[in-house]
Amino acid sequence: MYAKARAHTNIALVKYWGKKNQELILPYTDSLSLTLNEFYTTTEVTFNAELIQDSFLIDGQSVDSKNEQKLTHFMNLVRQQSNCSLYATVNSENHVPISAGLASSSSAFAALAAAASKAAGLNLDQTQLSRLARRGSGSATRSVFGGLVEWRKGNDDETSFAVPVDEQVDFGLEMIAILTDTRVKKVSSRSGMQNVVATSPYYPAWQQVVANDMVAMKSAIVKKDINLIGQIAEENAMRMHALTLSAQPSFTYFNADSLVAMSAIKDLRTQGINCYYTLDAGPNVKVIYQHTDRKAILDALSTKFSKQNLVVSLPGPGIEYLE
Ligand code: 2P0
Repeated sequence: MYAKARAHTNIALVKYWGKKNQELILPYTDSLSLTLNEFYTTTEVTFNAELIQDSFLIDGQSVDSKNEQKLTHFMNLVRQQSNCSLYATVNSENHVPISAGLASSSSAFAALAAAASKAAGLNLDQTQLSRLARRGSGSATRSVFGGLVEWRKGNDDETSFAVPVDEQVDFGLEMIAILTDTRVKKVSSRSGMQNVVATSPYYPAWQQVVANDMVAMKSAIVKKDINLIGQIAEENAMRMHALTLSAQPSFTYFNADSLVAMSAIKDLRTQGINCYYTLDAGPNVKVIYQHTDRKAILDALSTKFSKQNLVVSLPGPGIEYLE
């Protein structure tokens, strides 16, 4: 009972920020992301009658108790679905260019959902797989598919899953990740979201922002209009980060270099180079642009950031079964 699967990370262009159901991970809003080819997780799962508990190895290291609990909870869901009572060894490797900078729960739980469900004998279709990945981490719902992907919030476990919007992405959309700090963040997404939903007076406005941005973003994708995609994504990201500043207690994921990067992108725009930025629950900045502008953007950014902290990524694929 063995399987091996790979999933790539995704970066949201219209962000998910807040759960209406913590246990099922049902979001308050839809979201839309780009799966990246550069960053991925490969996971092997082996169910074995001789084990007395699950064992997890991530990048060759055992996991801390908080992550162990999260992973065991997820494996219990797989056991329930498959009527399998065996424990498993899980061996996971994150392929990121520099240490932990962009390792993300999106690729981790999508790869685990695929490998564990296949090893347990479940033959899930992509919708079922997306629903299962969602139970591990919200953003993992979208990593089941490649390219541009929409997570429809739904209203229960059956109706909340991702669908592909454009799996090919043949119009030159690229991202540069500007790595400004690769340490583990102080406020986890999970607790940051809970704090925001409970305390930000702007949360109702955010839900309306996302509803509007989803319509505008899907229309921009149909038109293959990278400038419009970038504009909507940048504005959406800033409005998400405004939620953290308006929470009680307030917090921010930005660091000083995040501000330097955002300012550099705006300067490039005033020089006529169309590029836009987005940030997730951390200080690293991702630049959205058309591939013909890659060199000009890299040249400008490398005056402020070291070249090894500028990582170019193209659109990437969905789940791949390796064995
Ligand atoms: C997103 N982020 O849409 C948003 C935007 C970060 C900023 O989803 O609690 O690891 O496991 O569902 O998915 C990161 O949070 O949180 C995230 P959980 P997750 O990509």
